[in-house]
Amino acid sequence: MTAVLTPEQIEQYNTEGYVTPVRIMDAAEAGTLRSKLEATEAARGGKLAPTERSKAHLLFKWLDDLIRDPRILDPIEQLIGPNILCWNTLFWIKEAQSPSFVSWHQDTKYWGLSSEKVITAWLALSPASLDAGCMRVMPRTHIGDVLPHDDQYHQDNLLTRGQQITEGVDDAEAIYMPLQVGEMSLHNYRLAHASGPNNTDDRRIGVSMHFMPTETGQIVGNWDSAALVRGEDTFGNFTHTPIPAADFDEEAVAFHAKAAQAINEIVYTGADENTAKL
Ligand SMILES: O=C(O)CCC(=O)C(=O)O
Repeated sequence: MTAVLTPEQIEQYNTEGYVTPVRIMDAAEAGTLRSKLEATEAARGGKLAPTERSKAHLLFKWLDDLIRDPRILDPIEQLIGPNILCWNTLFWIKEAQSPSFVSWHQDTKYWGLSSEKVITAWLALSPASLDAGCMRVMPRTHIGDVLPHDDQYHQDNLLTRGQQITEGVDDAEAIYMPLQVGEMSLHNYRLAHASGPNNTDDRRIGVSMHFMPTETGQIVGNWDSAALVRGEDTFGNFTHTPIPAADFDEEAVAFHAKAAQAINEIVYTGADENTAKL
């Protein structure tokens, strides 16, 4: 099964800023990935350390495999071309019946990346229904100026600084992106997006993967890293992340510490407070 976007889907991505759902794998295969994640959580006493949520492909071998999987990269290549870096990978976990939410925001404001072509691929490892707090997006906000944001640091907000758009979004016009297990949504990182609480009895677990063309630069941080997942990188703007030989491979874990710290500093640039949820 390789997902190939239709011309209509490509057109929709370019004009509206998102395309969804794209089936990547069946529910059983996604369930296996969930089990691997949950086995690590169990070994940690129930949840990952906050720093393990980010640049997670350096810690989880199966996630490094996933960002190189043709089923994911083929549609990404259709949108941004053949030379592809994966900047970050992040787990988005809302416990069953939890108030966790994500406020309206645009990632382009915080990531220090020079390109307008960065794509977030969000793969559902458990049901991401409306009730479970799936993502919603504000179509076409990927075009034009970035909207004004402020930092609200709410304890239930999964975002680092509780960053929130202060004008320019309207919930009445939002498009919800429910996903079944094994499906993925794609959105431009300039697109305003948000999500609500999980009112179901299952955990809502997603993993996001952030892909960009190799010409992208880091314009906020002095040093940053990314995985070269397809093609060649003639620009050299990012140090390439090592491929872990196994989960929690020693070399990759050491690299992760530096890489996660670098992202942390970039994302909190200009913030009053670094709460390091990352
Ligand atoms: O998982 C969510 O609800 C939000 C995810 C998100 O903000 C992102 O992938 O950029």
